[in-house]
Amino acid sequence: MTTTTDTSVLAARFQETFDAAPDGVWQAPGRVNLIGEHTDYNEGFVLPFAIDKTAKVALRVRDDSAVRMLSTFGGHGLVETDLEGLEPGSGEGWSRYPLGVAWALKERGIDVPGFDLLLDSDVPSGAGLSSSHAIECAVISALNDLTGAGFAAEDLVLATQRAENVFVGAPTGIMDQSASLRGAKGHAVFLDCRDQHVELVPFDAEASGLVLLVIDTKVSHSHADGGYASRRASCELGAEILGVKALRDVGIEVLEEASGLLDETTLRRVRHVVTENDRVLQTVELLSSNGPASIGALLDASHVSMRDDFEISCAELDLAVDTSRANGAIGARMTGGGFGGSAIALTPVGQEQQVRDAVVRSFAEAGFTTPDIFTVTPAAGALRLA
Ligand code: GAF
Repeated sequence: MTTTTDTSVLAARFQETFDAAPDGVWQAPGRVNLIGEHTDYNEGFVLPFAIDKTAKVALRVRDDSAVRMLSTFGGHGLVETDLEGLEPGSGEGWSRYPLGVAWALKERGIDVPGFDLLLDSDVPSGAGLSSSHAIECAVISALNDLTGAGFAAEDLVLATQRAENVFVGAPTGIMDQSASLRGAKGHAVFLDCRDQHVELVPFDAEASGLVLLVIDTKVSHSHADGGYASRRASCELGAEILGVKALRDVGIEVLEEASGLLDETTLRRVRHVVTENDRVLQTVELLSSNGPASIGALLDASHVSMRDDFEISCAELDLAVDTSRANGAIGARMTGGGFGGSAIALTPVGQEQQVRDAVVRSFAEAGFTTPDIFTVTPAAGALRLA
């Protein structure tokens, strides 16, 4: 998924494909997470931002329940199906995401009509940058507008989570869709996942002489696989044994006490979540008082915690992080759900090329696939383009 098509070109292509003009064009971004990993489903804190890579959909509602969908990046050709009798698990590849959110809106009592849809996206898929949520958030924004459902962002977040959890079968939290729907240019989204309270925190790396590099390791992952679910199950077990509603309720000072109650693996999983929540709060405070140049050590500590306690890193992610740090990055960590995907490296402008070259070289030496390395900046959340 690496196309970028102008709104008018996308609309013209829609007209050619479906022999009618779209009702509109919507876009929604992917995200990186600065810090706060696997804390969302523990009702904790996260600090992602919407990136300047987006999914765009041209969409037109129909007067029957048929669905026709095509993408600009190939794969699956024209997908034709029907919303009548749509069951979780239907669809293949990217087509599950539009169908999933249509299903979730129907479940909320919205009379969702059939639609024709043309999708374009430059969010790399399988890179841990939430390409699936970018599609879901663009489509749910379109359907929310065109059906007159008028749901607020908080409700769209929950409907999108239902689509992912039940329709697609990935037991994910609410971070990615919150960043995609509620992101703002120049800001990170400090989200309290218990009550969906959002505070926008300015994040201007450039003003501090820094860039945020994304290193896509090309190790593809899926949260519908077992690793994500087993981490979630460990967290739930930990919360149950400790007698709290969610790990959000475990303070860092209680960890020592907890050590006697939990088996060794559960203790390490719990320790990651509890310390990560604390790191998010510290990061927000430091960003506000001292700016991006002050958060490097917290990014590093987050990576170590994910590598050693939560055990969701992999050799490629560790190499990307270690090489970036050894070549001038002031902090680096894997971002997203883990088991592959991308790392981020907060890097002084003058060191950027050195970090890029060193990471590419180290991957070649290790026999890993050449990574994709690019910069991201905080961009706007989902919006209607036409
Ligand atoms: C994935 C999930 F979709 C998020 O909900 C979150 O749990 C993240 O992994 C880990 O922080 O992106």
